[in-house]
Amino acid sequence: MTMSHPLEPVVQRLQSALEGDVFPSEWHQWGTRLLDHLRKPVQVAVVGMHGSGKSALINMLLGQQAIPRVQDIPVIEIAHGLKPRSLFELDDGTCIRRSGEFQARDVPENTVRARVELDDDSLLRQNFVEVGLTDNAGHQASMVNWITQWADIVLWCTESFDETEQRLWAGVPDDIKDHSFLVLTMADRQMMRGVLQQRIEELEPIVSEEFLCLYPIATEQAITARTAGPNLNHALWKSSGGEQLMSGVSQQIENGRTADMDQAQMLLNKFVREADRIVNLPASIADVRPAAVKPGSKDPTLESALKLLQDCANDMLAEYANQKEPQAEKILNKCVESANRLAEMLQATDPRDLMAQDLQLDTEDSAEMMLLFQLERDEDAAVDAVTLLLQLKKEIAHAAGAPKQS
Ligand SMILES: Nc1nc2c(ncn2[C@@H]2O[C@H](COP(=O)(O)OP(=O)(O)OP(=O)(O)O)[C@@H](O)[C@H]2O)c(=O)[nH]1
Ligand SMILES: [Mg+2]
Repeated sequence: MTMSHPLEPVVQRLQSALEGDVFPSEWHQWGTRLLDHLRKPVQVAVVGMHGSGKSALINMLLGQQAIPRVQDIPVIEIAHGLKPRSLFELDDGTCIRRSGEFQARDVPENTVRARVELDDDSLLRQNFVEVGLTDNAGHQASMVNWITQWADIVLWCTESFDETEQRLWAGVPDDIKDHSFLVLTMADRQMMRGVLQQRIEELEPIVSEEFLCLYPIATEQAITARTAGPNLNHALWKSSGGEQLMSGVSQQIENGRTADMDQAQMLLNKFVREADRIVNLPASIADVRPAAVKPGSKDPTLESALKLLQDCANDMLAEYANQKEPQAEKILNKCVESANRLAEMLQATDPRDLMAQDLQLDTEDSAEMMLLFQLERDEDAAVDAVTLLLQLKKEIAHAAGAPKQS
């Protein structure tokens, strides 16, 4: 499948740099992986038991009825295509194509997988893949395992998130849990039965450990709000839960892309010279100054970590900001020293705190990368080291401000 949208300039430059073979081999591999990620739409898996409201949720997120009422197709993928068409893969491996929108009556018998292509620009950013779980435990486990191999974000649809589902989800790697949401579907019915609030409260401890957050949603109402009239019905969009879920998911997609773009930019800064690039070290260092540490932040280790970065930035500013020549080597040394101390400090964070654990791994990676920068001793390397510290600062500030998971 080729994509037709223009690539962002950074992505284009990364691509040409890779084609021009400008990166040393250890960076080339990293760049290739990054490019691969940036060119692909973000993969959103919509998972749940039979009838849990997955198709409706995808239609809601797309603002159109991409998936008609069909049953028993284990996997349905919604992707971008210039002309609407559907592809069906049967259990014997044959593939059948049909042009036009996806119609329930088109679905051949024994379809194990459908791919629907729509000319909808939002699908250039993200794909949706509906994955239905059957009652068979072995099948469930293998489906969930399969999802972890490609999904960037998981939306787990359920009315109750029972013990079976909890057990299945528990085995998913943390880096996926960190980007995933529990979607409590049929919120309208649950509210009418008077069980919604209690259910949300009961799930709270699990959600805070295992997901980014929970969204209750009355999907049918949200679809009505989005599509029934010429204008969005704001009140219903909000009360159905559609607005919150949609903005949470979009935010997550955006975050992922920004992080990848930042890394691509850094790689380019490092190896691709540009006449118009003005290196201004003192200004970059000033950026390292952390936003004021919020009083009453929850984790004392994270607070000390922020303070360490603050001190490091202050030192660098005091020492080098007024000098005419940037002192690349000294700045590098300072950055390496700070990253190492940070990594040491973060070992004291709570091992049950997923966010802090991630942070610790990232800091160790950064410290390692800075050692490589240090070998080069030039201005570019110093800028990159400062950029890394800046990224760490953002992450730590974010973790320090986040509600504590316990
Ligand atoms: N009341 C109510 N009904 C819903 C909601 N979401 C989905 N439904 C209905 O529940 C039924 C199942 O929804 P689907 O979206 O087809 O569920 P699914 O998980 O895709 O089902 P399978 O693909 O067959 O496993 C449909 O009749 C939907 O209209 C909701 O939030 N509230
Ligand atoms: Mg479905």
